[in-house]
Parts: sequence; C-alpha cells; structure tokens
Amino acid sequence: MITFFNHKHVLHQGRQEMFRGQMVPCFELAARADHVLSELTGRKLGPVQAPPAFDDAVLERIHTPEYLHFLRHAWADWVALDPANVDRDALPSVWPNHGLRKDRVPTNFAARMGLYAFDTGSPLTSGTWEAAREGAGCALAAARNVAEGARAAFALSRPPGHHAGADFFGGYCFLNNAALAAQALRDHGLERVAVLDVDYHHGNGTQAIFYERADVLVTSIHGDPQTEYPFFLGHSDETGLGAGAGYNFNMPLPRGSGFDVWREALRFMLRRVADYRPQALVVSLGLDSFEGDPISGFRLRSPDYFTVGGDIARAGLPTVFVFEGGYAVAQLGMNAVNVLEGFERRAA
Ligand code: OKP
Ligand code: ZN
Repeated sequence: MITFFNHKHVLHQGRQEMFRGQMVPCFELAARADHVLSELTGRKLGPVQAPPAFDDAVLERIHTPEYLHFLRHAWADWVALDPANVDRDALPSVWPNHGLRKDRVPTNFAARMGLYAFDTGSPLTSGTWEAAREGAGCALAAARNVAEGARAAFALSRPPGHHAGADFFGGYCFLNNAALAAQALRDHGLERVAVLDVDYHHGNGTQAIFYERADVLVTSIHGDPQTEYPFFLGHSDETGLGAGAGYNFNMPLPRGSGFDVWREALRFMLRRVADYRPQALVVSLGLDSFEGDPISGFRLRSPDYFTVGGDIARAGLPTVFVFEGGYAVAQLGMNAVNVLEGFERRAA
C-alpha cells in the first residue's frame, strides 16, 4: 500500500508535559515516526510519498475557523508575550470550566490556550502548526487515494489527531487527521464512512466531531475511561445524538486486558461496521495497546498485530490507516507494520 509520510513531523518536538504535578519529558517523540518509516521501507511495504500541497480551507470541513486561526498564530502570540518564550513550549494553565464563560474569547494568550485546550500534556511548539498541517495533508492524500480506488493507504504522521475536536487540542493532538480523512472520503462522494479507532485511548475528538451525524459511524476500543485517559468520554452508553443516534459505539475494556478479550471487541466492532454497510473505513491506528507501552495498559504482543491487520482486511473495505499513538518506541515500527502487512496478506 502507499504511504504518505509527513517529513515535517520533526518540526513538532515538545520538550515536557505535565504529569502528576511534575514536568516530565514528552512521550510523543519524533523518533516514533522515523522508526515506523524505517520498518516500512525495510519490509518493502510499498511506495512512500510526501503529500501534495493543499488549501487550508479544507481544514474547515472539520475544524472551526477561529480555532484554526488560533493554531496558526499561536507561536507568534506566545513569543510576543515574552521574547524569552522562544525557548519554552506553550502549555495552558487556566480553563473556562466550572461556571466560567466560554462565549467570550479573551485577548490574553494564556487564556486563549485554556479555551482551546483540555489538558496540560500537549505542548505547543514553534513548529506545531506546520507539522500538524502537513500531517493533515497526509490524511487527505491517503483518503483521496482510497476514494480513487486504492484498496488501502497509510497516513504516517505525528503529532497524532484523534483527541483533537472541532475547536480544541489535547492528548498530543492538534488537528484530527482521521476525521479529516473520513470527511474527505465523504466529500469525494462516498455516502457512508466508518471509523474504527484501535488506539488505547478513547478518540474523544473524533467521537465529538461526528456525534450528531449518521453519515460517519464512529467505533472505538479503548481503556475504560473510569481509570484511563481521557477519562471524561468513551463510555459504552455514548451512542450518538439526534441524527447521529445509533451511529457511535464504544467498547471500553479494563486495564490489563489481553489479546483474547481485545480481539473479541474488535470482532464486535467489525460487525457494527459491516451492519452499517460503509463504502470505506478509516482506522485510527494507535499501537499503544502493546504490552510494553509505557503509558497504557493492554497486553497485545507484537505477533498479535498481524492478526489485527488480517481481521480488518476481512471487512473487505477500502481502508485508510491513520497513525495515532504508541509509545514503546523500539517496537513501534514492527507493531505498526505487522498490522499493515497482516492486512495486505489477507487483502491480496
Ligand atoms: C494520545 B494518544 C501520560 C498521561 C496521559 C495523555 C495521553 C495521550 C495519548 N503521562 N497523557 O491517544 O495515544
Ligand atoms: Zn493513545
């Protein structure tokens, strides 16, 4: 399958995130994407290309103009606060929760950070906009390829995207690549698109974006939000709203779940996908379900990922794979490519 690789991903390198009251080095490292790329090329999975140029207007199919404006100018605004900020990443520290107003956008930059962010784990850096924007380009290009008849395509980029909503960032995510891919498939004329999110963390951004829509089915298997990030979304009783009622499925699993349990959940979700009769599938491909992941709690082993890819291929759908999380850097390339190779074997 063809891979669209974000060569600009290196422009986004957060230094530290807030964890349990301390600043710790970021888990979402540049090496992640490079490891997957070298494994892909080593195992000859197919051509690797840079995405073609695109117009920013397409980002407004998913994100609000105000939020995009904020992201585009955030670094300049941050440095304007204090010239010494060039050597510091921007993180929020105040939020309009608990009875505070969200309907007035403050001019103060720190306040706007809080308006548009939901955690203190997602540093915004000098190159975040450019890196995230090019990543969106990878997702759009992969979607276009599949819309034009490819069996599958892979968008290999960081930062990830599934926690980002129409107007917010968090969970290391700024632009929702999977949502942009699903919308691009719709805009290329497909009537029904399904999303399958297999990242360890619930894709709260993707769910929120499509929650009231029937034209994009969102399904997700993830650590139970009672104990796992992002905590405030991802329960099984979240099934969609309004026109979207019945078009959202969550399968939270307890921390510690192994592949037997996880695969049953995958099969359940693939049945929901089949029942929906979509014309294409977008897979939010997080590899943090791996037993060795430093911030997650499932117990999948490297060979299991071949099976995952094979199960997904058996859905028989044109498929866009969008890279998300996975923090066991040394095994990340192998695990990601195992999924893609398992898919190709079954799809052939
Ligand atoms: C992004 B993706 C770890 C605490 C959790 C946020 C995790 C975001 C995961 N220090 N921090 O879904 O892989
Ligand atoms: Zn994750």
